[in-house]
Amino acid sequence: MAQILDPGSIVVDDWHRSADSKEFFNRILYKTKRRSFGILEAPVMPPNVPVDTVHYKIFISGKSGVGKSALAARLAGFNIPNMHYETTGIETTVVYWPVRLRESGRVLFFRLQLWDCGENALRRFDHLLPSCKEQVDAILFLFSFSDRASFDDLTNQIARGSEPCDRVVKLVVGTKFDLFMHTDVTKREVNRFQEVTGLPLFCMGEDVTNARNLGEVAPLLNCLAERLWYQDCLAARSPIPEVLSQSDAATVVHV
Ligand SMILES: Nc1nc2c(ncn2[C@@H]2O[C@H](COP(=O)(O)OP(=O)(O)OP(=O)(O)O)[C@@H](O)[C@H]2O)c(=O)[nH]1
Ligand SMILES: [Mg+2]
Repeated sequence: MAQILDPGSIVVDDWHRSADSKEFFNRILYKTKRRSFGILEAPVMPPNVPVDTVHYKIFISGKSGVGKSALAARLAGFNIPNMHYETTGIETTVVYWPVRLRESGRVLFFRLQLWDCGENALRRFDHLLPSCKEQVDAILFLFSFSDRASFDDLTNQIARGSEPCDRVVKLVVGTKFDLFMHTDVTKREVNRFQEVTGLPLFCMGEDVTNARNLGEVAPLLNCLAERLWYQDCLAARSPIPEVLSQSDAATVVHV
């Protein structure tokens, strides 16, 4: 079954820009940087502002050097290493992201545990991929604008990473978009791919010197949160609390 979900129909788009979000976003920021959260740490809200936290496991998939570790760092607001250091096993990064649900006005903290495994380690050790995919809630499929082969392999990558009718949320991320002028992956091909698969696709690569500038990561994190929440509502068979509509701008979500 396929249903149409308008981007922004469940969570408030660009909420990080509005004044009423400051109190929540300040909990994930420190001066000009994002706060880093260890496995047992969480944002602390005043007792009179109770906020629920929902937990998800996200796997970042893509060939070596495509920018998986860089994306994890980018989403968490950490510095992106200039050199390619191959990830030798599984590394996890915790990202907290506050979201306001459109209809109820309720605020939730999404705790996204990003699982990043070096592609060469994945090939070498058979047990790593099953660990990454065990009870996973979403997969980010990466290609790089500076690596044509990574784009050509995307369909295979998605097929390998998904089971038919699974309920895993899937997003595609094109990395190194800042090198777009030096690549032969055209915008037209990317648009065509998006039309055919119906998967949300994000282009990343802007320089983020100030981690407080949430504008680059907000669309991806909001989209991820929205689809994870939607999937949870379906799984719990509760009525979807937000509006589904059929506009032209809609994205097809397979459920
Ligand atoms: N210009 C630019 N460089 C990037 C971007 N993303 C990643 N890189 C660079 O690409 C190189 C490889 O990135 P990594 O994130 O280490 O690659 P990886 O996918 O984790 O690779 P493995 O761990 O070997 O699987 C690094 O030198 C990064 O700085 C981007 O958006 N723009
Ligand atoms: Mg890596």
